[in-house]
Amino acid sequence: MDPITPRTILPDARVSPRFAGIATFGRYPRLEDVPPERSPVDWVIYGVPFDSGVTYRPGARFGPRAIRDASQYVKRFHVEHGIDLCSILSLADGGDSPVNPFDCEANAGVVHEFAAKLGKAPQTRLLALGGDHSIAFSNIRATWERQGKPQGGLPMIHFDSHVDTVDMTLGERWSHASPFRRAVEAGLLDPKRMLSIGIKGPLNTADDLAYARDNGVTLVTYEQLQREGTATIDRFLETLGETPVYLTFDIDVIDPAYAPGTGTPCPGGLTSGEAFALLRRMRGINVVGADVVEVLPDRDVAQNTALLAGHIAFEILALDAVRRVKNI
Ligand SMILES: [Mn+2]
Repeated sequence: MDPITPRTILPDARVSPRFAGIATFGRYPRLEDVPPERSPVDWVIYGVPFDSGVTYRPGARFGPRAIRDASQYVKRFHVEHGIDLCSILSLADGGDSPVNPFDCEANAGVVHEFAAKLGKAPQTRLLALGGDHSIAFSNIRATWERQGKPQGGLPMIHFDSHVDTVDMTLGERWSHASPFRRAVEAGLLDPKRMLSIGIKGPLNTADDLAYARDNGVTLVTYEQLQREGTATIDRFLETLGETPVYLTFDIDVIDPAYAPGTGTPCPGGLTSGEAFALLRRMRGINVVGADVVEVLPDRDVAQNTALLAGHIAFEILALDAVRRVKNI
């Protein structure tokens, strides 16, 4: 490991309280403020304030700000993994991507262009805060490029109520219902190594599931998880080993009882604690890019959803931190 400790300098919360100052994610430094000895950074967290791809309730464009605000209370030491993230990883907030709120496909290009330049490729990994789920495409593309454009695409772990592989909605092929269909078509993702966890619907049509069935995507519905436990997930993780993997987390996989601030809420899903347990179970995987999406602060209650999203992002970063400690 790098001899410079800690890798990320945070304001001391006992001197500079968490409720004061300009809000970066987790109080991490702005990317442009990271000194040379802590560069290139290991992870850049950046916002994508875009929600023109939604099929129901808009407002997730305010997600990045809400998550940053709530993340002031995301602390650095992970109790279950027993690691201090800031001593292991150089972390930074890359600010917000430019967006084009009037054109979903053009927006995918604008966001990719921004993401591609963040940090120093290929070492710097990217965690995008949405925004609606359509923004995942651009971050997946930038991640795939940083991984040397692997033939056949990256594997992906996907938390969501919905499968997001619909071909077209209301004439739009780049909405939040389609990012993974487009990513598979572009060769960025390998559908046979895609695992979708927490699917519950209801869906518009059974056809929504046909894509997964016809292309080898592994689906674990929430009901199935309750009934059968994690056997299918564990098998997937075993075959994955340390292969670089992308992780996408749609906050609507969580029961709206715990995370009401989202645009297409689906009752009866994961509790916050169940989501954390699943993520911690993935200890050992090699996450090379990620996103946390679909936080809609105008529908939130007591900041629950934004706070949870901040902690989900922390859990994802922790997976990489714990892997690096193990590999020393
Ligand atoms: Mn989604």
